[in-house]
Amino acid sequence: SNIVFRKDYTAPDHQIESIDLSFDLIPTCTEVTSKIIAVPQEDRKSDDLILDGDDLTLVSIKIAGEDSFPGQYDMRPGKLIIHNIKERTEIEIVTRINPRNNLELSGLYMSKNNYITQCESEGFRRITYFPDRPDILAKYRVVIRAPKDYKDLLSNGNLVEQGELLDGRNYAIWEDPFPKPSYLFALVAGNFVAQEQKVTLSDGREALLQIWTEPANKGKTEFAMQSLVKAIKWDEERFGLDLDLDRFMIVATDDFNFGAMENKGLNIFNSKYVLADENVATDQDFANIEAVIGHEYFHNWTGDRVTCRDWFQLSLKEGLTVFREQEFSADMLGDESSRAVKRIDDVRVLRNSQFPEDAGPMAHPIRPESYRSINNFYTTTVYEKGAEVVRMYQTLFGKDGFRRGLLEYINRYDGTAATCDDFLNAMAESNYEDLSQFELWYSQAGTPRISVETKWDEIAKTFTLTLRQNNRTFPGKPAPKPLMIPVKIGILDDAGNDIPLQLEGEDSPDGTSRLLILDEAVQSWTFRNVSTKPLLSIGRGFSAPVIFNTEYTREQLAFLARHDSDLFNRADAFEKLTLQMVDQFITDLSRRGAQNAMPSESYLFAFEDILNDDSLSPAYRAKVLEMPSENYIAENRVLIEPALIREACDLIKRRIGQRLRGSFEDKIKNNQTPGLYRPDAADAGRRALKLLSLSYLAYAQDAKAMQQVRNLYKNANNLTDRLGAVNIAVQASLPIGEELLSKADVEWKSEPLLNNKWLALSTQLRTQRGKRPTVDLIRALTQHPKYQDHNPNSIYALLGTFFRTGGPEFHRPDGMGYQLWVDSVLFVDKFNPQVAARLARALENWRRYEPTLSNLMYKALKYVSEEKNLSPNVREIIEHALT
Ligand code: BAL
Ligand code: ZN
Repeated sequence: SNIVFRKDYTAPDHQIESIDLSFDLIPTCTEVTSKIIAVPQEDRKSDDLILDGDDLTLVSIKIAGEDSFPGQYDMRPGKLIIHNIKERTEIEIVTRINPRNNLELSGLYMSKNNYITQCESEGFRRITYFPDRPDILAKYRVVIRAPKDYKDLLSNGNLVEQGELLDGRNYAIWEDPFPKPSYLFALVAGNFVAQEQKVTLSDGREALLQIWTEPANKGKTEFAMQSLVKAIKWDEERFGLDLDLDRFMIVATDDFNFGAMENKGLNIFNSKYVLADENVATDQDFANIEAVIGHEYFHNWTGDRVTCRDWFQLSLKEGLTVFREQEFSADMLGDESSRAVKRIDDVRVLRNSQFPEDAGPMAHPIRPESYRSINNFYTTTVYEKGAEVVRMYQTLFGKDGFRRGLLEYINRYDGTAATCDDFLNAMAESNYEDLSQFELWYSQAGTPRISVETKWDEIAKTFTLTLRQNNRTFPGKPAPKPLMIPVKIGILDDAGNDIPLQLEGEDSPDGTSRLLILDEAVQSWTFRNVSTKPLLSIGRGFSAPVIFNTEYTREQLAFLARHDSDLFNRADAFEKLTLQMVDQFITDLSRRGAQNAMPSESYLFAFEDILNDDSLSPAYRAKVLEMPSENYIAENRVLIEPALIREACDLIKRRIGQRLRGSFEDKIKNNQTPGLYRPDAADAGRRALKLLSLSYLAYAQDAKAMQQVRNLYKNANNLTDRLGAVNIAVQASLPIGEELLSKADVEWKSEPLLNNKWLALSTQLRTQRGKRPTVDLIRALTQHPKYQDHNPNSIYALLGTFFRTGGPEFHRPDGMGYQLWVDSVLFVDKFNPQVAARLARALENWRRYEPTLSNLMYKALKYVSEEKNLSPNVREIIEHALT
């Protein structure tokens, strides 16, 4: 397979005006008839109409109503080329496909006995021959015929007709009034139950909302429906964007590569982002459902009505839609403290997974320049960093300016396929701003590092801030240029209050937070009337996706953690303080055992201060006081030593648990959530603080806490607590860990969602001395009835979680973890390359590990690279890792 370059884009020579699709659904031999109207474009380079096709059996081709003859078309690998299309021409193509055998879950496939499609990015070509590229927008009419036991036959748009055929089969006809690219096509057939609701839109129209699930999941869609209604309202209010359809459908399926998919009018969801009740979903799942339902709904405007010209522009819809989703979730939370929790969470995702990507071999700009498999570029860079780039427009122009720019973009490009440049220009022009430098965010990869220097002149009462940006260089690429970076700052006085900010040249102070625009390599700002010793708070609210290299002392960090008026930066200061301590522990442990190491008194004081600060919401306290993940700690170290990181983290948690016992016990007592389970932010926050407290006490092997963990598992009326209890027991290596896991194994039966949670929990078991290694258990669990060999959720829950978070259980000096990785990647690659490629990425940062491990990782990568029949997807990941 070839590498595709952004610079090679050319407009299509033919557009497709409309497509009539008809399906005769049979599991192993579905017949698809496609009638397209091809329209040659004025400025075309060739009369050849180029259609993509993958894994199709061609039955017949008719051109302009006539049977085709040899010479009229040619077949090449992956292509069907029809010659001489010089005028508007009808072409009818019949193909056969095998949904039952489609384990790639791309195109038309079966989930149990239901038919499901997934066409983004290049799945439609696995259904029929078609120019499968997002800049071809056609009108769709779809006829579905299926055996009589298939009751529900769904596709995009409006249901025109349905009924029974003479032979007893069922049929349905759908028409989508909006032209769309092929990746937004969807078809679902099966037997479902639908939860329905009518909503009145802002212009008075009524729309029907439906959530379709298998009958067993009836009753688990209430929360998803509420989320959808909220999302519709929010987009109306925040951006004036209305639902444009009479009917909006969501279907849940257990077999799905993505989280969900924004097909026009017929969103298809991984069931974990739809189904919820107190027994199958945690607080986090409820929050995720609201977010993902919002995300897919928001795509209706940002993705569907305005789509992408080519896949290099993926962030145009994904970065923007993630940003809209984040704003939606934050607005649903309301108060400042909850919004801060949401922001901290989003930034943790970025730092935990996007920063390593941007620093590693798969680094790419949010608008990549090339790919071998586009599926490998559904990354945290395109999504989450993309969202940060979109957020910067709002930071620069304010909410009103952002809205103006977004609506301008939609007005200009409605019904067409656009580019990232189009979005930037709409933003720039509607805000009368020159954003030519901002453009670099789309073309430069790597996380910018900004060194921070401050100088206080006590006599002149001036405070000078100097920022220096440093951007990652890539061999063979032009030297990076300075980016345009919005830096929000504040300055604290020695009592911890914000100082009114007055820049040199200003007559009077203006506010206590300022947005500075860093757009040169080095820049300085001087503030006046700074009469007490100042302390800088920089990057407030995480105003740009960058790393600030600050040189705060421990005391200064503790001070910021206590006083910063910006809740994000307060949390950030505390995190830096913790990271410093972890570093110290790692150093001590590697040098001399240091089993007696203790966090400093000032650290414990700052910790306890936050823990007991009732002016902060429980959710916020829980978020701040949670230890940074082992991966995040790893990301901040020069050399990664997983065993030492684990040892340091465990020891720190134990010490904190021992020292702050009273405060933790108090939090457990005062954060109960009696009565009916409610997944709202307030109750969820209480549960989080309670579980956090219990966790620290468990690490201290506190006998009372152990009993509380056991009771919590037994008596909880919700999964958050129940799962939290097992999680604490296994992670803190409590003697009851395995016992709770086996209880859960028996009690969490016949629920795919719970099966996956149980598998993920099992990966967290710590190997006990003289017992079987966790890696052996994981291998054995691939034979467990809860594990479904071909199901992406299963694979991610067990193998994905283990490879990503197993720490020293995965990174073993005997290489057994990597052997499991090799076997898994090769096994999965045989049927689902997209999922295999995601698993494969677990080793890409091998160079950063201690030599014993990195040698083994290199060998594992090399071994996989020597496999002849590797998919292009996995090959791309492995080759990047090895270069
Ligand atoms: N478009 C793929 C899934 C999503 O980002 O919504
Ligand atoms: Zn999306």
